[in-house]
Amino acid sequence: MKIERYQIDEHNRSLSQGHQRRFEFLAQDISRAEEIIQNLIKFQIAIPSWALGTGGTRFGRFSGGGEPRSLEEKMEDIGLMHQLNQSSGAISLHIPWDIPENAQSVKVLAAQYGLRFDAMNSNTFKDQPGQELSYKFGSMQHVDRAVRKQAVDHNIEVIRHGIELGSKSLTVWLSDGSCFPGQLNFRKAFQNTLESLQEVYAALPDDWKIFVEYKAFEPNFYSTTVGDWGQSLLFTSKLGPKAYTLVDLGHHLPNANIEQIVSLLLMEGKLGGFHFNDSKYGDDDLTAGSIKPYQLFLIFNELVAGMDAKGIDHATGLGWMIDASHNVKDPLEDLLQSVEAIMIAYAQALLVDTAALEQARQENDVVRCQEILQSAFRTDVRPLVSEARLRSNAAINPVQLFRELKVREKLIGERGLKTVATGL
Ligand SMILES: [Mn+2]
Repeated sequence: MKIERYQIDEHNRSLSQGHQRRFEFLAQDISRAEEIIQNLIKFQIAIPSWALGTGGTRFGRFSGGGEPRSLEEKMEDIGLMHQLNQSSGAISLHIPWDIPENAQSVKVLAAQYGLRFDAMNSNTFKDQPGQELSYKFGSMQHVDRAVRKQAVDHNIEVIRHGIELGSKSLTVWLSDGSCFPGQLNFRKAFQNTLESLQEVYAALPDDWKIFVEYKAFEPNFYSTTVGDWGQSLLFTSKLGPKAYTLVDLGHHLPNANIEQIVSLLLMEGKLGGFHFNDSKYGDDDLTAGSIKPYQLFLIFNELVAGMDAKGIDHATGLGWMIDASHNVKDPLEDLLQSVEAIMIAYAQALLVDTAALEQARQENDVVRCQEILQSAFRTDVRPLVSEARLRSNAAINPVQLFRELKVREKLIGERGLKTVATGL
């Protein structure tokens, strides 16, 4: 399906009076409103190809209908999203779920939707049909050199697909680890993983980055070989300047201070990418900002401060991606909500009076520090985010327009009710 420009204009006209009133009221109190809007317009968040179908759990999956059946249809979905918010102009592919049969035509299609290819994702956490050796006991950490080589070769193949599409980075998330004490020699597992990553690193083009993503637990429940930011940083430091740590919000132990992790990784020049989601308990993969919006703001506050300290461009310096997948919402509505939550947290972080905060810190004025942060967090910045969309020819309210246009119903009409997206 296609959304026509006049449909977006009509929607914006119907909401424009209320929007203008709220925007002008807010802008009166914000001296840097124009600068923040320009930042918001530039900021783009990549959508992972696996988030476009209904996620599942090990207990079941409840398909919502009209799911994309191919890479082309996944790009169509992200193209629709991008038309609605003009903030999701990138797609992150997963191999082997999204192997492009004809890279050239896929590139042409992406350009039509205004999408670029963000990080490529490899998969050695499950066995694929016809795969020679099993990853049951790990991939890059495996005791058998042949299994490690298979995992390395797969990652190099993913890089090859990425080069064809114009991607510039590879994200490696390993489920490697152990489920029981004694199962694994931790030092050998680390060394094997390092050697395997070094072989992948050697195949990276000069202008590429490799992101090493960590995760505390699951599917392994006793140890994970890249289990936390320290272990990831150890790998990426040993690998070299093209290697960076990737932070996924759901991959920490409960109550970890993620904003502090982000701050130090940025200081060391080793934060490469970010996966947004939210959780109450573990790696719940819920909509960004749906459970802990204050934490999301505090993280963005450190991201903005850390990027500014190093002169890193907010929009292009790091890889921004949503990584969520769950059971109960329409995936496209959910992604629109996630992007909105990310833009809100980013806008709030841009509102922080950093000079005053630094002054208060110097004076050990703890109360003032809290006042400054919470004053930004408690500002309703939604009119700023809507204004940025309006100026980009996107919808003032993307979720509302998605429903008004009956996007899902039309996708079901085109694709059928019983479609299942490739992926999770
Ligand atoms: Mn992730």
